Amino acid sequence: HTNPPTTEAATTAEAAGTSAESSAAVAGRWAHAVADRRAGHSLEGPFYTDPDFYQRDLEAVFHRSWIFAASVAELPEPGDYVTLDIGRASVILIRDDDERIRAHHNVCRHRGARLLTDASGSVGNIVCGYHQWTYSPEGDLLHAGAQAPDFNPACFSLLSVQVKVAAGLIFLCLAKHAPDDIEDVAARITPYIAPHALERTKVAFQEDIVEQANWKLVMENNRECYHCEAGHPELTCTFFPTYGYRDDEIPTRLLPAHDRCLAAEQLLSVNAARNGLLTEPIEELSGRATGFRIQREALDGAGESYTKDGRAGSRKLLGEFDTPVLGRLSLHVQPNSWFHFLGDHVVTFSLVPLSVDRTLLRTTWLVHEDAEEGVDYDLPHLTEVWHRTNEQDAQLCVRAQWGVSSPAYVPGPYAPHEYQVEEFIAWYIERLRAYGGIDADAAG
Ligand code: 3BY
Ligand code: FES
Ligand code: FE
Repeated sequence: HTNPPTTEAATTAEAAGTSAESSAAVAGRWAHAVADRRAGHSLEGPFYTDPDFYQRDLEAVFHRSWIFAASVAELPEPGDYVTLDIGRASVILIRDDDERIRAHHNVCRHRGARLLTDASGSVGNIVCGYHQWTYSPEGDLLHAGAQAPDFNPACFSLLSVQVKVAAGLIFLCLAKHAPDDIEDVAARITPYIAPHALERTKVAFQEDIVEQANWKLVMENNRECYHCEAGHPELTCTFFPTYGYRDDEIPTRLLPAHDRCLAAEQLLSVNAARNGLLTEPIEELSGRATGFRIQREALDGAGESYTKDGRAGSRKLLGEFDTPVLGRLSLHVQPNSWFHFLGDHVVTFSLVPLSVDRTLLRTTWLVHEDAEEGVDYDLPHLTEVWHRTNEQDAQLCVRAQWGVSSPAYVPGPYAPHEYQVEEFIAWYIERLRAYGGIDADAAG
């Protein structure tokens, strides 16, 4: 095996004499764990608990992959910005004067101070709070006070970060050589999402939760609905708990729900066709740098939206839709996001790791830009189901974190209807192997 570069954290700990294990030993332990991952099973404990493994997740995954950062509704006007911290990196997403979305490193070119310290806001120019170097939203240095005669401001533009906007979803990549398959993903998901017209939506509500769990436990939890029946009474008013099952594997107790699902799919396909919507699933969750899945699926109850009775949460439908009964267009993108596009609103979910056992989950509800709160939508009615579901998931994830932290934890098998969890973990291990130059052990 090729040993990966040692992390700074391990080196520092070693120098300080605080670690009994050398960085070479950690690297070897990590490389073996990556090579030996048992397919179809949850990961070994250190992947969820070891700070050295966590550093490698940041380097191998979060600093190399395309990361969903925000939707265009979060930066509607020129000068609007969102900042996103990924590990020690911080990025500014800003809409420039030509309405284009730009991404810059949030680091001043003078002596490196962090430029924007708020999570979001609006600026004319980006002004450093230290010595007031001033940058345009495009990243050009406009003012730097008195400087030496040979000072050339053109040499001190903000360092840019690669950004790709797909149907209003903003992805960024911190790597110089970003995976180029984002173009393929964007081209294939855009016709599914574009009819929901994200550029004509606004943020109705945004919720940040810090989950006390490793980021992968939060992702794994999202990639299955095995826990939904017992864990999500509000969600399962509309979300079919048959999610992930093949037709011939559905347990008897779920057959009534399955029948309702088939009937709802009939109506959905008629409505989707009339509204020019694609419904064919695309599923390429692993085996590529930017794994993704997109599919339009029916909803239970009134079939319109994620409310307890399934009725629309917002009266102003998105795009040019003639009915709210359009199911949920579900998009999953590795490693950090999932989305539900409905007839009346959109919910985006993204996470960033904060530490080995803490994860920030951001949920954003988008409605038509002309929808008025209190008239067209009621915020508690619109947000209740996913707000409650997120709370329930956070409890499940911390419970998982406790368990995998025990010396008694051993990886257990994923059920067939948890295949998307396996796909996520398979993708993750592919990224680690690519980063570490590691081959799978012949024995597997
Ligand atoms: O967000 C999803 O895709 C769903 C919600 C519940 C479980 N998960 C598969
Ligand atoms: Fe930004 Fe000095 S560090 S102006
Ligand atoms: Fe859940």
